[in-house]
Amino acid sequence: MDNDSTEDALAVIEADAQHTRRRFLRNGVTAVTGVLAGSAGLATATAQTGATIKEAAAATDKALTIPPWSKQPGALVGSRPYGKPSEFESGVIRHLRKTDKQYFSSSTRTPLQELDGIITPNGLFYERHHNGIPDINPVEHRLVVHGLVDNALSFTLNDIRRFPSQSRIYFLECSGNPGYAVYGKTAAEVNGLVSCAEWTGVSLKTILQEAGLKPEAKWVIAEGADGAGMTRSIPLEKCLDDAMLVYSQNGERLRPEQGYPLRLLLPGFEGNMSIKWLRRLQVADQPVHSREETSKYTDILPDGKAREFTFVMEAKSIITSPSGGQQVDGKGFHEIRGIAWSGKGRISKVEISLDEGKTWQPAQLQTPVLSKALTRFRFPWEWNGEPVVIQSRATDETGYTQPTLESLVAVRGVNNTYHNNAITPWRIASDGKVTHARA
Ligand SMILES: Nc1nc2c(c(=O)[nH]1)N[C@H]1C(S)=C(S)[C@@H](COP(=O)(O)O)O[C@H]1N2
Ligand SMILES: [Mo]
Repeated sequence: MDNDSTEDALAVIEADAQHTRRRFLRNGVTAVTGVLAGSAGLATATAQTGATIKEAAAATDKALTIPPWSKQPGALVGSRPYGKPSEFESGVIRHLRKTDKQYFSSSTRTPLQELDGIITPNGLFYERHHNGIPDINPVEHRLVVHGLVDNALSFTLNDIRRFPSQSRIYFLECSGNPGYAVYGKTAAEVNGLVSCAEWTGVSLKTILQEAGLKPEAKWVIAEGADGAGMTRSIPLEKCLDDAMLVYSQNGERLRPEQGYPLRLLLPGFEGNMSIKWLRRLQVADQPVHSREETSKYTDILPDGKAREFTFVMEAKSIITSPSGGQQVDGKGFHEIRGIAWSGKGRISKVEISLDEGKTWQPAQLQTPVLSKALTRFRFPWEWNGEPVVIQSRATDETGYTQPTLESLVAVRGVNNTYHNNAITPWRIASDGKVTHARA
């Protein structure tokens, strides 16, 4: 480190120490952090009282005792050929609703409240399957492109991988998010049918051009190879825009749960249309009105009519910390954290309300803010220990702002469970317990 950067580093440590000391004087729990921040922290500790310095010294002595794991070799190198999280993180798992009558058509939810950043680890990516998870041998798998094309084609996985590739970060969200869990206990229950990954594959446009589109082509019908034979109609415009045929997720091959060996990914569109275990793309001049676009995934309007084809997932956000089921440890500084996303593009603003939605203050957005990806937001907050309702609302680059549940219901009535992007308010009680404000 050269001198300049040393000074910079010390300035940062000093700033941290100042901050930590302020907290320490108030609630007496972070002495060790302050001391470990470096000598700068100790040198300026004179503002502390004798008693707190003694406590800090005792805590430091204890924390510096050599633990057993520092006195022996660790697990053998190579003993974990495929790495997994620490055993102490074994509680961080997908949330499975325990009341379903069967688990062939069901879902698991991402534990949003346990995660940081914007990328969902593959093992925690939400799942929605309509007839279980097929185990497909990639050598036997084929993708057929036929219908209104010049040449019907059948591709092996190797064929697909030979095309020019691309990697993009996008969220995926089920339009049934939150569905039954509007008043769920945790962030996972309320909004865990959303995840975000870096997807690698081929632009769908490239594959369609390889087959050659006939002038009458207007829709592409995608079909999965699972026992559900999941089928959806996709407007050709989307297929020629940012749609992808994906074979890898976060650097490794897709997991079976996410559609191994090949899935469709339609950025910003309802998750149902991103057909997994993709076996067929039939180019057509009209949609097929499949089960998934007639009896399911339609929006029941107040007059009882069903609206077909609500493709784009609108702007949404949720505070993940502090969130339902968590405990706020005492008054003082807490960083409110969460995620926001929009199927229409970039998030332009996230606001936080601490007064039942009367006033709103801007949160900081973690850059880079990516289009149709999760965006992490943060809001520094001092809790005075009194009961409070905290909530976030997102605005996207089109100017659209996430609505309250009341304003959604006023427009759509109460028959509809899909495409609910309402604000989630969390109540913090005076004992620090966090619950859904409406539950
Ligand atoms: N073949 C097939 N594709 C499918 C499904 C399915 O059951 N079978 N479920 C759909 C639904 S409803 C959603 S929300 C997403 C879920 O993708 P994920 O399980 O990778 O999160 O996949 C979609 N694609
Ligand atoms: Mo879904």
